[in-house]
Amino acid sequence: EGLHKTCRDTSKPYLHTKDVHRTEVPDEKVPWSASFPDYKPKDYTDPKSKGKDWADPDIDDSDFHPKWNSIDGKIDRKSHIGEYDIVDGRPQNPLGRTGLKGRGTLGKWGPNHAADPIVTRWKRDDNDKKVTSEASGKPILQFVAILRGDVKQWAIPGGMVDPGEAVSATLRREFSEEAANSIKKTPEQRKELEKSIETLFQHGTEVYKGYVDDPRNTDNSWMETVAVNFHDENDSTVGGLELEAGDDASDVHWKDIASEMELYASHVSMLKTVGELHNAHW
Ligand code: RP5
Ligand code: MG
Ligand code: MG
Repeated sequence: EGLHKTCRDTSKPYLHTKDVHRTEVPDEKVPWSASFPDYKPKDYTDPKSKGKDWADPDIDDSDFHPKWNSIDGKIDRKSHIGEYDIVDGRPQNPLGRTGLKGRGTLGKWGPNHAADPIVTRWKRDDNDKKVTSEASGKPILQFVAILRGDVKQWAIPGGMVDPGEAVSATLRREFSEEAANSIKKTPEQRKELEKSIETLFQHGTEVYKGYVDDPRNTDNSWMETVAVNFHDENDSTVGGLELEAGDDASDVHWKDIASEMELYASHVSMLKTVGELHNAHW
């Protein structure tokens, strides 16, 4: 999992703000075990998120009694990477300092669980022949990428696991919403879509489970995900699927997988594993 970087970026203000800046955290000061007496980061919780049904109350709200490191009613407050510490009443980011305290724009204190569907196929030419990279001599894999509306970066069409929702359902739902615009379809079209996505999503391979170096992370709130690869070897299941960006995605396309790709958060490392899995060009 290494050192988080994206969530220490001080080059721009925190998401959706003009004047919330992270404190600079040098690499060697990231671990909580490193002494950093001058560390006094800003405490920021997006005011627009307060009172929303997807958001936790303020940490010091007297009616808020979260069960840390547990399944708390319908909310999963367990981390994929083990027990996290509670310091001064707040969950502490297991990867270390981020330069910002509070809940930021995330919904939950502690881990925020997402699921990332990585849908892949082989790149093919007009004669349906697999296209090989000249550099590596290996076939080129493509995945369904969406352009995130919030930060305008290409990403896996992932999303948050709803309270009580099974990860397998989140994977299908988020792919349908963001890459096939299921929300705007008629009930009949949606049924059709659900059928083909169900076929495609029958056999998945988990490629990652753990922390995500997401730009929204803070010292007290962070993203975690389960990334699952659904591969269409013969272009038989996704071939007929029409991609259409929806919900918080503003564009969608098949993107060639390669090491020089630039993607949101730590998505590149998840795709590297997918490339290795299929012995594809990287
Ligand atoms: C990332 O944010 C996860 O890997 C996932 O792709 C995404 C979930 O958040 P939203 O897309 O719901 O904002 O950390
Ligand atoms: Mg979504
Ligand atoms: Mg999303």
